[in-house]
Amino acid sequence: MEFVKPEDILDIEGIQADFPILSREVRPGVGLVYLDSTATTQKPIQVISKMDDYYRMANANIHRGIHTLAEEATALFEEARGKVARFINAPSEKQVIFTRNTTESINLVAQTWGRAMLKSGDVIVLTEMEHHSNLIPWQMLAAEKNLQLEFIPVDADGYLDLDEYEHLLNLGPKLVSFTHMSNVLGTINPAKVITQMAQSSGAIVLIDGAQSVPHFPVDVQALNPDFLVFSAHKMCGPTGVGVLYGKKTLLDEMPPFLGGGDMIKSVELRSFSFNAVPHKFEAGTPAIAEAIGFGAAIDYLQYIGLDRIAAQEQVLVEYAIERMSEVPGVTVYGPAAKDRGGVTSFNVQGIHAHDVAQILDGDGIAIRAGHHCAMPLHEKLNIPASARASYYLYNSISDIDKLINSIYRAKKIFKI
Ligand code: C6P
Repeated sequence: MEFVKPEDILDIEGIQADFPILSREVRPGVGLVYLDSTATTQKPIQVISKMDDYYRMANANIHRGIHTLAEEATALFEEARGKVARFINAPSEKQVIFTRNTTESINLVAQTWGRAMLKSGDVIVLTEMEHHSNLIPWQMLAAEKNLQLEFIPVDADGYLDLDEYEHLLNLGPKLVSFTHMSNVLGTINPAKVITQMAQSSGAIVLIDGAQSVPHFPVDVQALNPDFLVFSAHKMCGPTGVGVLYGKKTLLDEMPPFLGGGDMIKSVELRSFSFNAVPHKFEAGTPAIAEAIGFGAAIDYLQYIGLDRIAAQEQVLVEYAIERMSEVPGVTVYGPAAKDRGGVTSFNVQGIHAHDVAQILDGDGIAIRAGHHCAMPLHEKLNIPASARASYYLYNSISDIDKLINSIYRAKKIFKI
């Protein structure tokens, strides 16, 4: 089979040179092959330098001081918010709230919108392929408020069962919350269809964009979710900063999340009034350097081009599935390459996923093994764990060839 090489789409070597960590050795003589970008991505020098510059030259608290550094830091922080807003085509920067990560963004919605708007007996629809971050916050709220949780099933090929979804909508859910792309199966869910169906039955929609926003263009005005959440660290940015995008009317009517500095308008000893969005939801000193680094990550991704990143990942995942399927005893979970992003979760018959990951690590290949924070999905697949190789803009065909060779080595060690 003839493959378009990722090198035909992107200058992979040039991109790899931007990521200092990719040139390190894991141990003497063993180079790093990083295939764990679904867990967190590596950071280009452009992001590292931007954060370093900030700490060297502009470090100050924001929204408080009137000295030069404070004003510069505030401007850089708010500039980053603008970059995020334009990246997802948000109508206004005010609709972009900085949180710590996807998990905190979902908890924010559950604890503010959910607590204020939902009442006993209300139905929430999730899917069987959710990450724990889009499961536990709703389970906690359901226990507190006596809500009913329902789940769109995943079929044997890793697709959501939309007929069953239609039935669930007859229950009149108040919220439909689903992952845009599965972190295990790689399935890219038909987010627009799911959103339209939910909204025409009167439900609010939250899209978990942790695995979609970093990998292909996501336009909130085209998709029209009520909420979209994602994390900087999965898109070449630093850890410690994430995003909650929301529709303005909803954000305005939601009560605040955490109380403290920056989220208030005025304070008396026994009462307070809160600030307007986005500050209403940003109590305390935020991750300033990280937000600024996030802005640099967005610049970097836009410079490379999200369309091209998606096209390159498509080539990689197609090649990976093809090569893995040739290895006797290897099962790859999830849909056809055309319907997924750069994720391949697999098992090698007779070898536990943790052992596979350990042997691969011996060859410098970093993958994740376990349940990937999606235990119910693994239960559904009837497996205790899987090994997962995932791909991003700095990966090449040769990384996948090394992965396959290492899988063969694992089989040899286990005499399979
Ligand atoms: N998945 C993985 O290895 P945080 O940790 O808050 O940045 O992201 C949580 C999260 C939410 N939704 C999806 C679909 C995700 O994939 C993740 C993070 C990583 O699969 C770390 S557990």
